[in-house]
Amino acid sequence: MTAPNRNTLWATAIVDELVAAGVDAVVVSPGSRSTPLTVAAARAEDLHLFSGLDERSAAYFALGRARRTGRVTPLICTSGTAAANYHPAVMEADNARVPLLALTADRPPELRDSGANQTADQEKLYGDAVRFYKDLPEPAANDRALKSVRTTVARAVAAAEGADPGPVHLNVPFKKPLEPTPVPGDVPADLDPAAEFGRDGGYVDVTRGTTEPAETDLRALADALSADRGLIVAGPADPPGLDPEAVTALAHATGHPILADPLSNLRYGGHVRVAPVIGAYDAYLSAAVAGDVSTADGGTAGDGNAGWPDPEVVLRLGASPTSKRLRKYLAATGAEEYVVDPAGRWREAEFAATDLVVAEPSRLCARLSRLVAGGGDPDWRRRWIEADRAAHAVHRGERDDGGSDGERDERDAFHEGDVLRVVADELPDPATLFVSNSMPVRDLDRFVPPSTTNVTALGNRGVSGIDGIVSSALGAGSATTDDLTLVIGDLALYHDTNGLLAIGRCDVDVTVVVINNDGGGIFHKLPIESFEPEFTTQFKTPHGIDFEPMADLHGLSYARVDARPEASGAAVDGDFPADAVAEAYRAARDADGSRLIEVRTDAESSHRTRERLRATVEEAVHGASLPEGDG
Ligand SMILES: Cc1ncc(C[n+]2csc(CCOP(=O)(O)OP(=O)(O)O)c2C)c(N)n1
Ligand SMILES: [Mg+2]
Repeated sequence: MTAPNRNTLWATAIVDELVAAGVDAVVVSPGSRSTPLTVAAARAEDLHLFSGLDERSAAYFALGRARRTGRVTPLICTSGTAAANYHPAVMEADNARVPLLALTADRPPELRDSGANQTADQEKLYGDAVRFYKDLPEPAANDRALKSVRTTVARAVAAAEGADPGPVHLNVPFKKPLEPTPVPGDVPADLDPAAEFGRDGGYVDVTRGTTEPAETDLRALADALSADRGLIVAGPADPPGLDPEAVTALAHATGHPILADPLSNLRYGGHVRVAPVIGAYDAYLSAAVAGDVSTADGGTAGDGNAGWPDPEVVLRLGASPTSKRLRKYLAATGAEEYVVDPAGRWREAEFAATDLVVAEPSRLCARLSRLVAGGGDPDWRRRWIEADRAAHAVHRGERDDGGSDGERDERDAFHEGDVLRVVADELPDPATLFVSNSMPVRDLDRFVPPSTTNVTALGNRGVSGIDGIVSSALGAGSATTDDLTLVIGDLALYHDTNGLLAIGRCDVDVTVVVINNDGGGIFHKLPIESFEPEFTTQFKTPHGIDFEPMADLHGLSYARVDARPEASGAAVDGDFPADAVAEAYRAARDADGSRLIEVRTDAESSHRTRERLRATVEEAVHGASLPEGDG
């Protein structure tokens, strides 16, 4: 059927091409100028509409969904500041390589810079953060213009999902009427059907390839990896994640352990049963561990790092690891460090890497695993496995300062990392776990060991904002039937309370565990800690927010566990904090609907406990507590 006017025709062509490119959902925010796009999206078959009332949260919701699926998620908004509210999520999508498509409606060109209402300069609004930008021409009901807009949409999706995935931006001007109101004569009856209705499939079909090194380069890399002591280091993965099977195959062929960031898609899953996955490195590595020179007989001739030999070769996959200590350690080892990046971009801010390998990482690992003639040094591998085991034993309280009898004072020793440990232990299989920046992702990294549970752990490590976390988590949850759990800091939750509206509006269930330490606990890690009053008033920023009414407002059931050392007796009916958190989490997981569990903690005592545990782990692993030295 012919469209009632050119705006409807134009917007329908745009939406048609999105669907043909495989888009199954869009996130729409209300507004007038975007009416043609919104109505076209609402009327499209096979397209799910999520309605996001505020654009900042809407964009993060789309980001979370795209992160979980690896597929582009379009956004539709009106003109003006609405479009600017997409910017934080666009920045994260740029840095974390998440495919996102911002469709921002605009006034027609003659109204720009004219004082017209709700009109601002939206040209190249997101600057170089986007992979592709076009200010679309005004809607026109002729074959060439329609073929052009269909082609542009196909190109935008291809750019968003290309070898260097990320955000793209189409600015879309419309004149009135914006509704599907009949305008006689506006749409000619004799348009080319391919222009008017598109082709069978996409107007332009995009064939993708993978970036692969030549055979000779691959052999050289395989030779380098055939060293005795190597490491496969997997940082946060680009969506849709590293392939555990391919990386496991390479670990087997080389004999090298996999140091798996919790966001690498390799820390958790069935492959952990057979792969040497290491997860507690943040607890026992630092620059101080590096620098030992290995001798020919496998012993070491270093000075002062407790005989922990350096790796000869490191293969780094994904983004830069979350653990600063791991990054510093790698930089200090002097190993040959091969950084694999499918886009050929740089993600190694210590500038210690020796090689950039431009290749799709999973495919590279699969090919290398067939070429490596290594096997590695079993002592080297064992060293890592034993170190991990010792660290996790300390973290579980089996070997704390007070002795090895497993009896620690549960309340005094409880720290925020235990919340992550307990929740991870209780996760259903499969599960999607989103963690906020600041301490939750770091505690996940350090305290939650590899496990065979199928956990997809996600976080916004592109720019590490504490904004948009709730929305990102719910967006990820919208794309999966997995149980969804979000572990979030109190400031991060405060920052995106608007995001909670998606629970009701977008039909996503979540268990939110907020670690409420009344401010930014992370700042206790920094020297600013000793500069009062600024530390408390401007950094830690205690706010006293009570999260129970917030849970009420958004229809979440609520439970509280007070895990602060000074809390008298009852966390929940006299239980130890870890048991109380586990109990509250189990109750939430097994109930219908969404729930907020507020775990009240003390940031300072948690921080001191982390420090103490680090010293204990270092003693257990290296026989001595190591100097800080590396920030
Ligand atoms: C949007 C944004 N604003 C500010 C920061 C700086 N920042 C990093 S961590 C942090 C505190 C976070 O507090 P909370 O979420 O409660 O986590 P905690 O540190 O207590 O674990 C702040 C303000 C940031 N990363 N992102
Ligand atoms: Mg906090």
